[in-house]
Amino acid sequence: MAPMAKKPPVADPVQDAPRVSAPKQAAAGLPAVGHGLKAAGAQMGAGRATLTLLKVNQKSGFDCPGCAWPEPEHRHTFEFCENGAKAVAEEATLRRVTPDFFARHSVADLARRSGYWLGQQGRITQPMYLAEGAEHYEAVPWERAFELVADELHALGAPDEAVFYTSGRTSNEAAFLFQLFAREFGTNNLPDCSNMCHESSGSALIETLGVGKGSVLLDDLHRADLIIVAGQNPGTNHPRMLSALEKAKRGGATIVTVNPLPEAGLERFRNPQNAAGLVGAGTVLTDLFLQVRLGGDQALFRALGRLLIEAGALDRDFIAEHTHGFAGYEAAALAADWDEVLRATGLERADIDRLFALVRGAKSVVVCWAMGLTQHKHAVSTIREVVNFLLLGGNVGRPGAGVCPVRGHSNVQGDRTMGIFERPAPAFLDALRGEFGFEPPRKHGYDVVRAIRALRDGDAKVFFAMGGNFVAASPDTAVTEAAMRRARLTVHVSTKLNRSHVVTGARALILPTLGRTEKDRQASGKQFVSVEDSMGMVHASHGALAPASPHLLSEPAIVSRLARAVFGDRSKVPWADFEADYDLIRDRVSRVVPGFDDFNAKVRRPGGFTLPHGPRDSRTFPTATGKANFTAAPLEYPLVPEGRLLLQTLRSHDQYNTTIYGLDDRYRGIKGGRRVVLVHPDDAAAAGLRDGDHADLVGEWTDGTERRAAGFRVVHYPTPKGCAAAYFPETNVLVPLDHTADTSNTPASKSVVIRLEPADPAHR
Ligand SMILES: Nc1nc2c(c(=O)[nH]1)N[C@H]1C(S)=C(S)[C@@H](COP(=O)(O)OP(=O)(O)OC[C@H]3O[C@@H](n4cnc5c(=O)[nH]c(N)nc54)[C@H](O)[C@@H]3O)O[C@H]1N2
Ligand SMILES: Nc1nc2c(c(=O)[nH]1)N[C@H]1C(S)=C(S)[C@@H](COP(=O)(O)OP(=O)(O)OC[C@H]3O[C@@H](n4cnc5c(=O)[nH]c(N)nc54)[C@H](O)[C@@H]3O)O[C@H]1N2
Ligand SMILES: [Mo]
Repeated sequence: MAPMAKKPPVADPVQDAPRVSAPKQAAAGLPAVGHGLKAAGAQMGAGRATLTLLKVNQKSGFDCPGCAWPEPEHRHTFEFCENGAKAVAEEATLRRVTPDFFARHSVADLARRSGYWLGQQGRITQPMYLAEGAEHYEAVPWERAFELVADELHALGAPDEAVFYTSGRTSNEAAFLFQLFAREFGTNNLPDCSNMCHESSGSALIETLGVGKGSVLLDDLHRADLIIVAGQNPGTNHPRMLSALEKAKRGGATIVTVNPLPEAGLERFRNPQNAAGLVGAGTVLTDLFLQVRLGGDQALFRALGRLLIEAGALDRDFIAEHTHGFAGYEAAALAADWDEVLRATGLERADIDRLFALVRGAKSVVVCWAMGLTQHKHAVSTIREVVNFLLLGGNVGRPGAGVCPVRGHSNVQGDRTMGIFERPAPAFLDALRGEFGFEPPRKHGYDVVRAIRALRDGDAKVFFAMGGNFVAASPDTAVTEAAMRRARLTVHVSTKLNRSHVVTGARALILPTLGRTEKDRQASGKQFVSVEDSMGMVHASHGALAPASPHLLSEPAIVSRLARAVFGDRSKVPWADFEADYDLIRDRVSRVVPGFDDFNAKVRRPGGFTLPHGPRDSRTFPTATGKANFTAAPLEYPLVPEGRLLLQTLRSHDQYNTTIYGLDDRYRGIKGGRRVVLVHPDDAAAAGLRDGDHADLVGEWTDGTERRAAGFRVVHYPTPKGCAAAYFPETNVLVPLDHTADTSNTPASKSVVIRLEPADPAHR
C-alpha cells in the first residue's frame, strides 16, 4: 500500500469564494520558495519533497516538468522555481487513484466534480476500462487494453478515422515512436497542444525566417541591449526566465514590457537564488511598461517600423544581403495611420516615441513573447510584424539579438522536432520511409480544431491521447464534449485523473504511465529520456523516484506494445527492441531527424547539445526565397461592438494549464477562488456592476450564437478599458470553435467578445 500523504486532498465540493486585495508589485523571493516547498510537502511530506526537488534540472537529474525555459550552464542547488516545485509535487504526490476509487465513484459522479478535485485525487495506478454502457471504470490487464484499442482501430473504415493527440510533456523518444506508430497505421492525424499554443509562432517564423523556433540562446538574452517582453507573464509561467532578465539587466540591458496587465514578476523581481533577493526589495526589471490593448501589438510593431524607416535607422547591409521583400514592407509601414495605431494599441503617441528612442539607442534587440501574441485572430501577422521590426535593425543571427518565442510545456518543442505534426514536411516522410521501409501517408491530418470537427461530424471515431487534457484545454467546451461523446473509443495515456477521462466515447481506457520524475527500468536496464527546451538545447532526463505503482508502463513501452497489438508480425519496425533499449530509438532518430547525428553520444554529455539553427548560426534562411522575408500583412486589431468587452482567458498563479494546484492567484491579489473577472472600473459601472458583484460572462459570436459562463465575481483591476481577463479552463465554454487565428488555426482565446450581465442570484 502507498504511504499516506501528509494532508487529505481538497474538500468536496470545492468552495470557490474569491477574496481580493491589491495586486503585488514584485515576484519570487522568500515567499515563493516557501510556497513551492509547502505545496510539495503537502503532497509528499517534507523529507521526500526536499530530496526530490534537489534532483530537478541538475545535470544528473530529471528535467523539470514545469516549463520549457532552458537551464543555465552554472546551476544552483535549487534550479527550479515555486511553480516548478508545484509541478513536481503534482507528479510525485503520494496520493493514489486505485481501482477501488473507481468502484466508489461512477463516471457520472466524477463528471460532476471540478477539475481541481479530480487532479487532487492522486496518481492513477492501473489501466482502467469503461465498457460500453458501464457506469464504472474497471481494472483491465495491459494486454487486454491493447487488444481493445487494436480491435477498434481495425474496425475503422480508414486510418484517418483515428486521431492521435500529444501534449507537450512527452519525451523525444516517446514522441518519435508515437508519430511512427500513427504513420505506420496510415494517418497524419497528429494534433498536439502546440496547435493551441505556439502554432502561430511556428507559422510566422517558418515563412519569414525558415525555422519555426526561437533564434536566441540564453547567452544572447544575457548580452542583449534591449529586451521587449510582449504578451507573456513569466513571473507565473516561466519564473526562471526572471533570473535571466535580471542577469541581462546587470549587464546593462533595458527591458520593456508590453502587456494589458501590469504583471508582478516583470515589474520587480527578488531572486531567490541570492541572499539579497530572498529578503530585499529586489531588482526593478521593467524600465518601460506599455499597457497595450488586447490585440494591439501588430499596430505597435508596425508603428515602430514606420518610425525606424522615417529616421533611416536601418541596418541597410543586412537588409540588402539577407532579406527579401523590403520595398513592399516599407510602403506598408509608411502608410501606417497614426490614428489607427493609437486606436488599436490604446497607447499615447508619447509612449510609442519613448519605446522608439530605446530601440534607436540599442545595438541588439530581443523580442520575447508567449500566448498574448499567439492566441489572436491576427496572431500570425502580429508575429510576422515582430520579425519585420527585428529585420530592420539586422537583429537576427547576431549575438544578443533575435526572436524568442517562449514555449510552454517542457518538451512541446521537442515533440514537434520528433515529427508530431499534422502537416509533416515531405523530406521528413521520405526519411521515415528510407529508415523503416513503409510508405508514410502524405495527406495532411487534423489539427486540434479540425479533430474536434471530425469527431463532432462522425468522421473520426477513435481518439487516442498521449498525455494532456484535451476536453478541458480545447475551446468551446460544450461542442468539444459532445464531439468526444460521439467517439467509439477514447484512450488517454495519463499520470493524473482529469476531465477527459470522464467525458468519454462509447468506451474508454485510461492507460497510466510513468512521469518524468520516476525511474524507468526496461529489459536492457535503467533508461533515460531526452527533451528539447525553448532554445533548441537537447538534454537527458533521468528519473529518480520509485514509480507511483508497479503496474505503470513508460510511454515508449505503451506505444511499442500498442504497435505490436495492432500490427502483429506485419510490421517492419522492431517495436519490441525499442521498448527494451531506448538507445535503439535514438539511433533511428539520429538517422531521420536533422541535427541529431550521434544522438546517443551527444545526449550523454553533461548539459546535452544545441540543435543547429541556420538563421541564428550563419544567417542562412531556409525559406522559399532563401532570404529572411519581410511581409506586409494588412493592419488588424479586434473590433468590439459598443458596450461589449474583449476577454482574454489566461492562467492564474496556482495552475498548470488545466491542472489546478490551488485557488490563489497571489501576485494578482486573488485568494480562495477562480471564478473572477478582472475589469476596468468604468466597464463594470457601465454594466451596472460594482467590485464584489457577481456577473455572467456572455460570449457573442458572429453567427449570432451566445455562450455563457455563469457567476463570476467582478474585480476592479488596472486593465485597459474594454479589455477583461478571466481564467481558463473555466472560460473555454466561451471560445467559439471557429474563432481561430488565420493560417495557424490556433483558438483565439485572448480575444473573445463578451458582455457582462448581473448574475442570476442562484449562481452566487
Ligand atoms: N506555472 C505555470 N507555468 C506554465 C503554465 C501554467 O499554466 N502554469 N503553462 C505553460 C504553457 S503550456 C504555456 S503556453 C506558457 C504560457 O505562458 P503565458 O503566455 O505567460 O501565459 P498566459 O497566462 O496565457 O498569459 C498571457 C500573458 O499575455 C498577456 N496578454 C494577453 N493578451 C495580450 C495581447 O493582446 N497583447 C499583449 N502584449 N499581451 C497580452 C496577458 O496579460 C498575460 O500576461 O506557460 C507555461 N508555463
Ligand atoms: N482558453 C484557453 N485555452 C487554452 C489556453 C489558453 O491560454 N486559454 N492555452 C492553451 C495552451 S498554451 C496549451 S499548451 C493547452 C494545454 O493542453 P494539454 O497539454 O492537453 O493540457 P494539460 O492541462 O497541460 O494536461 C494535463 C494532463 O496531462 C497529464 N500528464 C501530466 N504529465 C504527464 C506525463 O508525463 N505523461 C502523460 N502521458 N501525461 C501526463 C495529466 O493526466 C494531466 O491531467 O491548453 C490550451 N488551452
Ligand atoms: Mo502552451
